[in-house]
Amino acid sequence: MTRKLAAGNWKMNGVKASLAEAKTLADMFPTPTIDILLCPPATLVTAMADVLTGTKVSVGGQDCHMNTSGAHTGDVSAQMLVDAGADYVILGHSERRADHGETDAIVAAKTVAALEAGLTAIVCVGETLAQREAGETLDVIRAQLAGSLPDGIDLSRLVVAYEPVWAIGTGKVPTLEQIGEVHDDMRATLTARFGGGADTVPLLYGGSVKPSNAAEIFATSNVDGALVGGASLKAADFSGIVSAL
Ligand code: G2H
Repeated sequence: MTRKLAAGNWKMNGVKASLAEAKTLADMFPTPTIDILLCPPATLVTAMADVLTGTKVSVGGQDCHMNTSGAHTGDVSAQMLVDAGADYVILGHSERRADHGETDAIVAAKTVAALEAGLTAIVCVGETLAQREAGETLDVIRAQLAGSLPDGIDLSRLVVAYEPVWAIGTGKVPTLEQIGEVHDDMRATLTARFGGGADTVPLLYGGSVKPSNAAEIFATSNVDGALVGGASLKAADFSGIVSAL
């Protein structure tokens, strides 16, 4: 049975006062039947983990370095995230790929580091609008999966998120057919490479998910949850998405 996961990505949003939203969310789901995760900015990971102690909502980072320590100004290691109370880390988000030049090889190295530290890695892939319009979507996703996932990965601590770049924060959402086509192909690609164990890797959709469109997206083939940006900042919005899963 594939786990269901509703993951919130606060991106570079949120201050200490925002932690009240995390606590409100956790109090709304004292015994959830799915996994719920919030990934705040690195500065809030420790405080959020404290606020959520004893609740069923997990905490994650939005990135980590591929090395365990050293002269890497401004970076945090996977072990530091664990130390701060995180259980997950988002890797290879398109904003990291675009803003920081992260390649598939870098994402793969970070994935190795995350798993070695004991985190669950949420590895993101997604095509640009130009790639979709050129009919390259499935080839792009297959190549990103091939390059971003290391060999011999512990599948029990892997989550894959499909986030079409053109749907992120734009309000534009692919059709359900487009989402299903990519998710079915990702499942087949993972199974071909890693075997039957890939059946249990949660496949998340991300990109302008809202309470109003969550249910139909979650009913789509091989969609096991969502990676949610803007609509994860307020408990009132994110709870609607959690409830739809
Ligand atoms: C995609 C998503 C969260 P949003 O980046 O990862 O953001 O839901 O705001 O489109």
